[in-house]
Amino acid sequence: GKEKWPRGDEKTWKDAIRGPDTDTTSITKSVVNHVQTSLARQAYNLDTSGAYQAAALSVRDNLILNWNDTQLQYTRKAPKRAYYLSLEFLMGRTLDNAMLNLGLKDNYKESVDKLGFNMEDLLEQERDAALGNGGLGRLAACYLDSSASQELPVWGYGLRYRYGIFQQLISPEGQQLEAPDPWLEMQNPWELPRLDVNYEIRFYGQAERLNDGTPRAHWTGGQEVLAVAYDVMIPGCYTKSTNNLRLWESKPKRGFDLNSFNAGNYEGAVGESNSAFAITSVLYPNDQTTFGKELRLKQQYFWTAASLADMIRRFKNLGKPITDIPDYIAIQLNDTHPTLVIPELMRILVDEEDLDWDVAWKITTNTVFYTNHTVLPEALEKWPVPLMEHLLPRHMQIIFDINMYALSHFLQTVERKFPNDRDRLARMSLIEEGYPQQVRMAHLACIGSKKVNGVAELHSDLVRTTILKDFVELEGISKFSNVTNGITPRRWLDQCNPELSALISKTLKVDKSVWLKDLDRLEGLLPFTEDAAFREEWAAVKQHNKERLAAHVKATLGLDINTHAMFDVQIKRLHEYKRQTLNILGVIHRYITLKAMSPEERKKVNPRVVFFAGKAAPGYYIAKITIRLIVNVANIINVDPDTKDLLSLYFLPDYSVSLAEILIPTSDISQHISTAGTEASGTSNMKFCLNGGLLVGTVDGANIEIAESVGEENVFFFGHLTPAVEDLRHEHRYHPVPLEQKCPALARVFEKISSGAFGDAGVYEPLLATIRTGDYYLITEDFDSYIQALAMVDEAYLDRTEWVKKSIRTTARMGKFSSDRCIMEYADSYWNIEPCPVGK
Ligand code: GFP
Ligand code: GFP
Repeated sequence: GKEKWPRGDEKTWKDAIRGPDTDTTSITKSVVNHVQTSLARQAYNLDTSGAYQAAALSVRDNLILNWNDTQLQYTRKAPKRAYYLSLEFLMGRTLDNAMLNLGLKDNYKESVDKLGFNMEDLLEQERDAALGNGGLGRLAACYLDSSASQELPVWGYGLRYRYGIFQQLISPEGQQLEAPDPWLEMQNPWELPRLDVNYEIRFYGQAERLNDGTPRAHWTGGQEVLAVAYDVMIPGCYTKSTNNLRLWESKPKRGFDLNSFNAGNYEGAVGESNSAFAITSVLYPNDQTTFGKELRLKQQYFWTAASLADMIRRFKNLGKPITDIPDYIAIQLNDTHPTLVIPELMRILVDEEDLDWDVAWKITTNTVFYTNHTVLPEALEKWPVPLMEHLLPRHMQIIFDINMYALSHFLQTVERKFPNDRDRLARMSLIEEGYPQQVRMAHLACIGSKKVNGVAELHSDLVRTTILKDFVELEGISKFSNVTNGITPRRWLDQCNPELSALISKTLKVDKSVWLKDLDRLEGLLPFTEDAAFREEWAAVKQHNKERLAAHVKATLGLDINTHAMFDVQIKRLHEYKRQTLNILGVIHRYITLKAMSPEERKKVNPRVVFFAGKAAPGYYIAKITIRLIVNVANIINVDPDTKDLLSLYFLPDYSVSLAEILIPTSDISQHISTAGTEASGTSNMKFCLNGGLLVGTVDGANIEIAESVGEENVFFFGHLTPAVEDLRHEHRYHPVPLEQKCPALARVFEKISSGAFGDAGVYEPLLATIRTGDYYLITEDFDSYIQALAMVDEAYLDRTEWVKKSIRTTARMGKFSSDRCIMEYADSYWNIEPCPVGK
């Protein structure tokens, strides 16, 4: 029979149930209450760090109440849900975002103020949750924000790394040093441990096929570890809807082997448990392909298996037939990292649910969706077959079976469509021949998914015409589409640029709760480009943001920044394809040019401050040399009396979401200058433009669509186009032309470096050599047009009125790039899910 609900006396329950704290008085009470109880401190005796903790716990209470209501609603209504699987979630800080989304920031500010603290100081206490490397992880965070804001039943699944991305230190000589990021050292108020939600995950062991006429096998033995859930609440903007990000932590199944210990073997007693803890101890740095491969594969399986077990348990609570899975679950693969979901789902359906192979395959391929984030060959995941066989013997069998099944299916279709085309089969196989053989994860993700997409129009075209071309020809174009990336305007405008947000609301006469969720409304700013008073206010906001950054840099690094200069910003992971090198070589070129000018000529030059920030993967030698060059050029030019007022340069260490939030609103221009065809989308380009910074870029990734939206006259494009890139590389390989001939301006820059002007020239030689010979990223091909583009920037900046108009128009036309638009595209055209608002 059904249990009576609630237990006991209903009125007693009702009277005791609390609501959210929304007015200043109850907020203050709740903050002080947390000081006294949760923090176990005397009421008056509080420092800033304690005040942050107490305020955070109070905000968290509000989130939890909304979260409870949302999850209950999902359980009751049982809508189809989408699960976003990402090995990275680059969340940044939570407190400010949570208060803003709850619409309670002013009240909390007032309350904290009365208690004698400054909200800005409290916000600075929080450590970034940096469980990601770059764009892919930050995109996942923006998509969670948009899903909750659109009231969609979407959960994220990831790993709770004990150490996020490393902290970057820069030595005075420009060397990048890496330190661990112990982000959990202080209490983390934003996660809820759910020790009761846990699953046993198996590794190694033996897989034996039953050979009883079914495809079933038994997988036994090996090591079992425990996956334990930690939940992170994801508040929607001005809605009760509060979604969940579930992060898994690894733990030994049995904490401690008491028998070994009693037998005098302490090492043995803890050895097993250490290896279990190791699985979720560190986030892998990007591009680190050779180190710790087995551990990385373990992470991938641990996470996909726990997440899938959780989804299936939830699905089974509905009491529906197992074949209904695709009607209730959509799984989005954020790149190939979670591809093991495909063989794992097959394993569950075939081995545990006893389904026919074809039925299982149909369920799987109607449930899974795959987003590709790069076409760079070195970033396409492959796993050695022997490693996979050792760690996941049953999954390796299943992958071979999928290949067989797929291949026999392919064979027939290929024979029909492309008679005698054996090469095609070898190209398409899930297994790449060689010593050892390797599993091609992108192929597995592709054939196991219902739909495949890239992240900007150009990139999706490249996916269709290069890496997955054969699959398009076989399966048809309709499976392969595009969702251009987006960003959340909550964090990337309202939170990071409160003055601009207020100016927009005032000008549009629309509350931000409206336009932040309907970003096309920004178009209403267009008529105001002709309003001189508005333009002045617009420019003043930028100026204040520059001063805010300057104060931050002064406080943290002790440096003085000229806030009356043009601010020119490039912030992103260090990578050759992103071409920070092109930028620093351009700075040196500018320096040489300024030095050669007469004092009279110099008076006509507009001052410029160049900012860089970004981390290089610890093993990425060439990228680290680029950092060294930047820092040493800065050391020289920032003190050169001839030029220092006209050109200065800063490498801001330890790039993070929080640093981006303070840098982005300051930019007059930002640089997105990848070799054409290499940057899949880029998302910081969108953040800068939304904040009224103009874009200097190549015709690549989302730059193209941004220009289509804001108008090409408001963008500074340069460089070769994607179709030219392969031919140019071929020329470099087979008909190299000496640098002096190819690009005299760049040759002068090289001479300057080689003369020792920026310290020991030998240090930079390996970097310069990559450009002199081979030049895979085509620096020499694009340098001249890059310098021209920067000259056009200088010229355009002379007419400040027109410049501000460009800035306003850019912001006004960025509506398309709200991640709300992206998430609705995924919901409608991919996942087939609908909003499930609370209380309706
Ligand atoms: C979720 C939440 C639980 C909540 C239930 C029912 O559980 O805290 O009690 O929904 O509202 F996590 P599962 O969907 O994971 O079962
Ligand atoms: C990758 C791509 C970017 C793209 C993001 C999000 O970024 O062009 O914008 O994914 O789709 F390279 P990283 O994670 O490699 O920084």
